[in-house]
Amino acid sequence: MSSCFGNRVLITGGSRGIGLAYAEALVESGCAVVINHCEDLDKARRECQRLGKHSPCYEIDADIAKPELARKMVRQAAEKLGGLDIVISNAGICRFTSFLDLTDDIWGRHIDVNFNGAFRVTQEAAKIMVAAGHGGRIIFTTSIGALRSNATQSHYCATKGGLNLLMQGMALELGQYGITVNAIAPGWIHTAINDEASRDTTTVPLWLKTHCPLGRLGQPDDLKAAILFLTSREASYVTGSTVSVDGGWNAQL
Ligand code: RM4
Repeated sequence: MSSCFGNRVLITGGSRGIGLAYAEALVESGCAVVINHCEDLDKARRECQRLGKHSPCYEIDADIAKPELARKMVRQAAEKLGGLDIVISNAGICRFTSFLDLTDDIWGRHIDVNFNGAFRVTQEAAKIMVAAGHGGRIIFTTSIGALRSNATQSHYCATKGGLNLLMQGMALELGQYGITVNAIAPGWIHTAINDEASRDTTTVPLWLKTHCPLGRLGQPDDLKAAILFLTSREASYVTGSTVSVDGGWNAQL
């Protein structure tokens, strides 16, 4: 696979988990990367120092749930990089909560981070890309949960389903500017977001047997091939699409 579409990258939620795996893959491909995080400064600085040995890597601490901070962060990233070629809307939270136990605060925080934050970041990025006139790549981290919901994740899956349709709508309108918009839908990837569940030896083996043809939980590294494909020059005719990285879970009735 040849080089990325461009080499100026912003990743939200990039200091750990799937976002950090994206950053590693793109830095190794020679990209300059801005890692956005929310109050994860020590970790973000350590990762920027580690990745910065290969290619410029910066961190910006901004809670994308706050409208003006989200937009300001995108503009700051563009200033640091001299423009934006690739923007990956990856930041997301999931507090596993039964529907009847959801509070307005829990619901609202998931909407503000996973949905509203993603909208503001990607709209600001698209405006910068359109003004620059060089096209672009916008990728959302959605989820298997964007297609099929899950008990204790009704709120989280609602946001991811919304992102799926936002991605498609953006693809329809931004194609004229040479900007592709796609999604990566991870399955059960073992990260901090689900560490307790991922270590549960009473439930994971049965889940793998019934839901996962490949028979193992995913790891952040499993997402690297998908992000390299969607950001490649070769993927210039791919837009409005979703790449599932879920061990075959999505194939399950
Ligand atoms: C996904 C799926 C995974 C979970 C993530 C947070 O939709 O349910 O198992 O770890 O959400």
